[in-house]
Amino acid sequence: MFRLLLTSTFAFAATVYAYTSEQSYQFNSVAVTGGGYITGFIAHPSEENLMYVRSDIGSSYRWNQTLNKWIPLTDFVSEEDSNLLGTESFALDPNDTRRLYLAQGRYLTSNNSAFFVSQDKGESFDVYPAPFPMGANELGRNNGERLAVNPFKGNEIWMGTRTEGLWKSEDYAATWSNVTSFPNAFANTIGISFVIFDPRKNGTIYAGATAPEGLYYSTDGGRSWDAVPGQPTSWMGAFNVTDPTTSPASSAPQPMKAVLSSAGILYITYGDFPGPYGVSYGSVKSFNTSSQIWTDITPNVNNSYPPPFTPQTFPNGGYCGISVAADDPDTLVLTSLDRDPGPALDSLYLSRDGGKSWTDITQLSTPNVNASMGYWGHSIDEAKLNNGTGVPWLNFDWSQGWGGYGAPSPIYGLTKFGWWMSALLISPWDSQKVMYGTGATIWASDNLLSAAENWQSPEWHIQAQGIEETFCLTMTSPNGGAHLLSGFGDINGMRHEDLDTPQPMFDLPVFSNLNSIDWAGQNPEYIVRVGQNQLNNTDGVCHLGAISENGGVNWTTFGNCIPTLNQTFTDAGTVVVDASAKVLVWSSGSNPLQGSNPILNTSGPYYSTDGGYNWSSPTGLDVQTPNITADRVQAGTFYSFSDSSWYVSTDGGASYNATGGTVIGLPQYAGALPVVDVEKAGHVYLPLAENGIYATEDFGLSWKRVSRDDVNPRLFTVGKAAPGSTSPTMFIWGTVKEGGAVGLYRSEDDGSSWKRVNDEAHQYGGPTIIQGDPRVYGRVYVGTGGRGILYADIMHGGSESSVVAGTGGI
Ligand SMILES: *[C@@H]1O[C@H](CO)[C@@H](O)[C@H](O)[C@H]1NC(C)=O
Ligand SMILES: *[C@@H]1O[C@H](CO)[C@@H](O)[C@H](O)[C@H]1NC(C)=O
Ligand SMILES: *[C@@H]1O[C@H](CO)[C@@H](O)[C@H](O)[C@H]1NC(C)=O
Ligand SMILES: *[C@@H]1O[C@H](CO)[C@@H](O)[C@H](O)[C@H]1NC(C)=O
Ligand SMILES: *[C@@H]1O[C@H](CO)[C@@H](O)[C@H](O)[C@H]1NC(C)=O
Ligand SMILES: *[C@@H]1O[C@H](CO)[C@@H](O)[C@H](O)[C@H]1NC(C)=O
Ligand SMILES: *[C@@H]1O[C@H](CO)[C@@H](O)[C@H](O)[C@H]1NC(C)=O
Ligand SMILES: *[C@@H]1O[C@H](CO)[C@@H](O)[C@H](O)[C@H]1NC(C)=O
Ligand SMILES: *[C@@H]1O[C@H](CO)[C@@H](O)[C@H](O)[C@H]1NC(C)=O
Ligand SMILES: *[C@@H]1O[C@H](CO)[C@@H](O)[C@H](O)[C@H]1NC(C)=O
Ligand SMILES: *[C@@H]1O[C@H](CO)[C@@H](O)[C@H](O)[C@H]1NC(C)=O
Ligand SMILES: CC(=O)N[C@H]1CO[C@H](CO)[C@@H](O)[C@@H]1O
Repeated sequence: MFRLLLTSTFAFAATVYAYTSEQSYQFNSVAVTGGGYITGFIAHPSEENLMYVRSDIGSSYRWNQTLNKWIPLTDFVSEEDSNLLGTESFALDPNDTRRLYLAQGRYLTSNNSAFFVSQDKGESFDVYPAPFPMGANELGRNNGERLAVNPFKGNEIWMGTRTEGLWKSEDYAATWSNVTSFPNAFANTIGISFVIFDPRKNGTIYAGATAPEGLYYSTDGGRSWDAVPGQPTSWMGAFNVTDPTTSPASSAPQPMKAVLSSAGILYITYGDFPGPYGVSYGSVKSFNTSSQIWTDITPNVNNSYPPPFTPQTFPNGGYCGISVAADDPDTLVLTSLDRDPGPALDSLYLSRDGGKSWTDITQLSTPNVNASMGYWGHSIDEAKLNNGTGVPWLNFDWSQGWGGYGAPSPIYGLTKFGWWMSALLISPWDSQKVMYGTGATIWASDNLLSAAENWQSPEWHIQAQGIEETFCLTMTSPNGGAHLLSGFGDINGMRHEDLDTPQPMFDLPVFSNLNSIDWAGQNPEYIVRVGQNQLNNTDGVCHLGAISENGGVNWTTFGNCIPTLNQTFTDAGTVVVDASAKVLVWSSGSNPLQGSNPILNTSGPYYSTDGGYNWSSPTGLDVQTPNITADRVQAGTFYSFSDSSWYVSTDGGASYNATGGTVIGLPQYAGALPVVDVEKAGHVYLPLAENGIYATEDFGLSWKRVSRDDVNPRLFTVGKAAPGSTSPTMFIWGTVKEGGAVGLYRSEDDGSSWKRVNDEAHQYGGPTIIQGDPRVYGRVYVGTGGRGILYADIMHGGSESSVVAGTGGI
C-alpha cells in the first residue's frame, strides 16, 4: 500500500469575487471561447444536465444549464502546482451525483500529480498527491477514461496508469495500491487507458491498454484477470493498405476507447498509434459480453451516404470517440481520428443498428451538397452559440491558404468539421443531443437522430462558452483603439474590441503562434506583430510579420523577414515599433544552425525605416535580445537591458549607447524587459526579481530602486494612474514580503506599499504575462498558460448578479 500523508483541502466557492483587505476585484475571462484541445466528456446517468469536460492544459469544467456555460473548477491551482492544471482523466459515481474525481497532471516528467476529490460537484476539492505520474498533455490523452468508480462500492476508485499498471483506491481516491494481479503494466507511457465496470454484474471489470491485445477482463472484482478471448491480434483483413510504403505503426490494433451498452455490448475503437496525432490505421469492433462474439463494425463502403457523396477512402486514419445511447443500445456515434489531410478533416458517424451500418453525419451536415467541392464541413453560419452569439474566430472564409491547428476553414464558405475529435457524447438524458470536441472547440446538435432519419443536416452550434483554454504568448493594451490585443499559441491572435464576446482572429497573414505584438505610442492604432507561420514562406514575401494602421483590423505583410531568421522555428522573436510609427525593430527568437550547431548571430535587433522591407543591423548592441522596448512618447527611442548593460538608442534603432548597469545604479543582473510609462518620455522601469523594481526618469542615466527590498516581481506591468496620482499604477506577480504569498499585487505609490489583487482561489496555475491598461484605472490583464486571458477590475459596489454575464465568466 502506497500511502501519502500530505493532503490539503481547497474549499473555494466558484465565486466571481476575490476580496482583498482594501478593495474587491472582479475577475472575468476575456472571451475567446474554447481555443484548445477538448479531450473528454463525462455525464451523470441520473441527473439531467450534470456533465463535465476535460482539456489537456486547461483542466476541467462543469456544465451549468441555467447559466448556459461551462464553469471552471480548478482556478485555485497555484503557480508552483501548474502541472496540476491538466486533467488526465475524470470519473463520476453513478450512485452519488455530488461526487467528482479528477486525476490531475500534465506531464510524465513531473513528479507533481494529484487526485482532486469533490463531494459537491467540483465547488470544492480535497487534494491528494498521486503515487504515479500523469500525462494530460501527453500522447494518448485522447483515449480513456482511465479513472472509474465501482458502481457497487462507491469508495472503490480504479485507475489505469501510464507507467505503473492498474491501481485501486478503497478510500475515495485518497490512498492507492497497485493491482499486482493485473498481468501486464503496459508501461509504454500510454499504459492502461480505460477501465469500465459492468453496472449489471457485480465484480465484472474491463481494462484496455493502448497496446496490441491490450483488452483484459475480470469477473471477480479484480482478483484475477484474463485477456478477452477473440480480440484482434493482427491487422490482417482489417483493410487494404492503400499505400504500400506506409504500414501500420503497431503490430495489431490498439484499443483507444470503449463503451458498454445497456445490452452488454462492448464497443471498442482502435488505432495503430496512441493519438491524438499520428494515427494512420484503425478499426471498430463490437464484443458481445454474453455470447463472447466479436463483430467488425468498421465503417466501410457498404455504408449509406447522402448522394452525391461517396465513401471516404483516403487516408484511413483510426477511430477514437465512441458513445452509445442510454435508451437504445443499438444507437451509437463514432469519430474517425487523424484522417487529415482528408476532406473533413475527421468524420462523425451514426449507427442505429449496433454498427452494422453507418451514416456519415459529416457529409450530411455539409451545406450546398456538391461533390466537386471535395471538402466537407459546417456552414460558417453555424459557428455560433445556441443563443445566436457568434464565435467568429472559428468561421473566417480564408480558403485553404492556411491549415494550422486553429485554421478552421478548409475552403471558402465552410468551417472545418473538426480534427482531433475524440471527446464524444450522446446525452444520457436525451439521445437527440450529441456533442463532440475538437482541437479547438465543442460542436453540439440538438436533433441529430431525427435529422439523420429524415436525411437532413442536423442543426449544429458551438457549445464551448465558458471554456478558455488558450495559451497567452503575448498581449498589449494600447492607449487608443481596442483595449486588448492578444497573441496565442496555435490560434494566432485577436483584437478584443469587446472583452466579453468572442472576436475574429487577426486577418491574414495568420500565425500558428503569435509571439510578439506592439503599438506606436503616439499613433496607437499602428500595430505590428510577428509570429510563426510555416505554410507560406516560399513566395519571397515575409509572412512572419505584419503591420496594421487601423488598430489590428487590416494588415499588410512585411516585405522581407530579418536576415538569418529561421522561418520554421516556433518563435519568431520580438518586434517593437517606435512612438512615431516610423521605425520597426525586430529581434530573432532563434539562432540559425550550421549543421546541428547554432551559429552566433552577432547582429543586434534589426531595424527598418520603410515598414519592413529593408532591415539593417545596429551598432552598439550585438545580441538578438528579447528585452527591448520602445519609448511611447519620444520618437526613434528604444531601450534594452541585456547582460547587465543598459542600452539606449535615440536614432531609430541604428545605434545604441551601452552603459554598464552598475555604473548607473543598477545591480549586476542578466537582463530584463524594460517597461515604460506611456505618458512620460524617458521614464522606464526594470523588474529585477529578488532585486526589486528599479526606475529611471532620465532615459537611464541614473536609476534607483523604488520598491522595498523584500518585493520580488516575477512579472511586472504598469497601468493607468490612480485618481490624483501622476505616476502609473504598478502591478506585479510575485511576492511583496519575505516568504509571503505569491500573488498579484498593486501599488499606487511607486512601489512602496502593495495591495493584493487576487486571492488563493484565483491563481490559474500562475500567469505567463500580466498587462496593465493605460486607460482603465485598476485594470490588469492576466495571461495564462491554459486558462486564456482574464481581466481583473476594481469592483465598485457591484452585486453578484451584475457580474455573472459575459461569455467567459470567471
Ligand atoms: C448553475 O448556476 C446557478 C446560478 O449560479 C446555481 O444556482 C446552480 O446551482 C448551478 N448549477 C450547476 C449544476 O452548476
Ligand atoms: C519533485 O521534484 C523536485 C525537483 O526535482 C524536488 O525538488 C521535489 O522534492 C520532488 N517532490 C517530490 C514529492 O518528490
Ligand atoms: C458485490 O460483490 C462483493 C464481493 O462479492 C460483495 O461483497 C458485495 O456485497 C457486492 N455488492 C453488491 C451491491 O451486490
Ligand atoms: C505495479 O504492478 C505492476 C504489475 O501489474 C508492476 O509491473 C509495476 O512495477 C508495479 N508498480 C509499482 C510502483 O509497484
Ligand atoms: C481488399 O482488396 C481486395 C481486392 O481489391 C477486395 O476484394 C477486398 O474486399 C478488400 N478488403 C477490404 C477490407 O477492403
Ligand atoms: C499565401 O501566398 C499567396 C501568394 O502570395 C497568397 O495569395 C495567399 O494569400 C497567402 N496565404 C496566406 C495564408 O498567407
Ligand atoms: C479590412 O477588414 C475588414 C474586416 O475584415 C474588411 O471588411 C475590409 O474589407 C478590410 N479592408 C481592406 C481595405 O482590406
Ligand atoms: C530551424 O528550426 C528548425 C526547428 O527548430 C530546425 O529543425 C532547423 O534545423 C532550423 N534550421 C536552421 C537553418 O537553423
Ligand atoms: C532577458 O530578460 C530575461 C528576464 O526577463 C533574462 O532571463 C534574459 O537573460 C534576458 N536576455 C537577454 C539577452 O538579456
Ligand atoms: C551616448 O553616449 C555619449 C557619450 O557618453 C553621450 O554624449 C550621449 O548623450 C549618449 N546618448 C544617449 C542617447 O544616451
Ligand atoms: C449567449 O450566451 C452567452 C453565454 O452564456 C452569453 O454570454 C451571451 O450574452 C448570450 N448572448 C445573447 C445574445 O443572449
Ligand atoms: C450500492 C448501490 O446503490 N448500488 C447501485 C448503484 O447503481 C447501480 C446502477 O448504476 C445499481 O445497479 C446499484 O445497485
